[in-house]
Amino acid sequence: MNKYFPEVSKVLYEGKGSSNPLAFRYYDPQRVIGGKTMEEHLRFSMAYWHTLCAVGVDMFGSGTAVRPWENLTKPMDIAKAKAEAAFEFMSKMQIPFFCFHDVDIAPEGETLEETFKNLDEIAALFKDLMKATGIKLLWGTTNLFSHPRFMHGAATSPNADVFAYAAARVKKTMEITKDLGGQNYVFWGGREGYETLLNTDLKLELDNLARFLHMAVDYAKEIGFTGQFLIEPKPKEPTKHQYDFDVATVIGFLKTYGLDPYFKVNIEANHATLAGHTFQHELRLARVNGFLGSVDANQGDDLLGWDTDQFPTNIYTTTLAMYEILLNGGLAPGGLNFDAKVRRGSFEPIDLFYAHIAGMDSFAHGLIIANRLLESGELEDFVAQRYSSYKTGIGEKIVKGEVGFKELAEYAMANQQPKLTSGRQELLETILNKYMFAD
Ligand code: XUL
Ligand code: CO
Repeated sequence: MNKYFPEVSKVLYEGKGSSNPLAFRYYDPQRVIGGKTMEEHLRFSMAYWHTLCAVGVDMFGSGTAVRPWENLTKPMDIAKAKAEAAFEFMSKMQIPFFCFHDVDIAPEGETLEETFKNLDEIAALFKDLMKATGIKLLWGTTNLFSHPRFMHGAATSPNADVFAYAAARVKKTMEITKDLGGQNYVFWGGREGYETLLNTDLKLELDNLARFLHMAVDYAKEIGFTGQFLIEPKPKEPTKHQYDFDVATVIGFLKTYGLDPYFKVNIEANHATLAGHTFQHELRLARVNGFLGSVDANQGDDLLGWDTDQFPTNIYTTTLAMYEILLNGGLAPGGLNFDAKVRRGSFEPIDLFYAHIAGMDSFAHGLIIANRLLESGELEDFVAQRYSSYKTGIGEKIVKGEVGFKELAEYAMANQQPKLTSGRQELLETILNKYMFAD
């Protein structure tokens, strides 16, 4: 497997002192941290659409990327070359998982039958490549947003024929995902939302989205697909308002429609920031409610208000993300999928390696720091102390449900003004910095 990226051999761990740009400085797959190897903690995954399909197109210009298969012309030849290149890339990068949308892996045909035939052919090739390399499928998903037929949505389209068409596509991708041993299946509602309420039956659209997801759950049971279903929240882009706005909205939706036993969330860092939250906020909210399933690892740009899908390099962010993931007991069967693309100016094939090394090292470094922080207990102890009034006396009675407004009013009248303590934010930020820069 040295056909598409001959300039790079296997990327290995060389330690933080290394100045080799094609080596890991922190990601040491077999290093044990807190009882698990880094590989087991991090469960890195390559996003097929960005790494194999994105070519650097933006609103103002055509693609810039140089890719090893660009001289091929027949769509199925290109699809096969991309599949082989993907597995060469992941093997060289030591990436154990990948994720795809149906349209990433095979060209759409004139008819659904032809589209499905193309998918089956590439899925069979994937099966061989997966067997040869040991690389696994983290999740599959269906692209229900790029083609013009989905301009008004898929499960939330006003047109029932589009709803049916979308179901046929999801059914097929779910079958392929099952066949390839996929560990999860993702629903990201790219166009499940609205542009204006003037033309929208919001109630019917939400009911239909729930109907669609219930059908997916039923079909999974029917075919014996046991992977975890995930919803990926995003507040906007491409639609002005998306129904899966953020984690809180998704949890409310799932509970309203009785879907909560079957779904968890796939949290993307840049989607969190688009929703006006930090990545850690979304991870925390999902974690404490039992919905943290998987992560799309990327980052946005502080100065840009859209989904830039950059490779994650901010170690404060990766540390606080790994802090939540460790407290979650890990992500499995989910993982850390690099839903990230190289910048338009990073057009050479080798930039794909530099980008993934940057992301993997940033998360590995974050894992090391987060584990140290947790082992020290400094933050946990502070938080426990801050809420200690709920452990005894009136606080304990509140938590146990032993008092109501009447008893609380009596208590308040019998007591002096509450005595408050400092939140110590700056001290805590200094403690975080102490662990950040300990190595
Ligand atoms: C879009 C996005 C998608 C999903 C899968 O913002 O994140 O690529 O991850 O459809
Ligand atoms: Co994503």
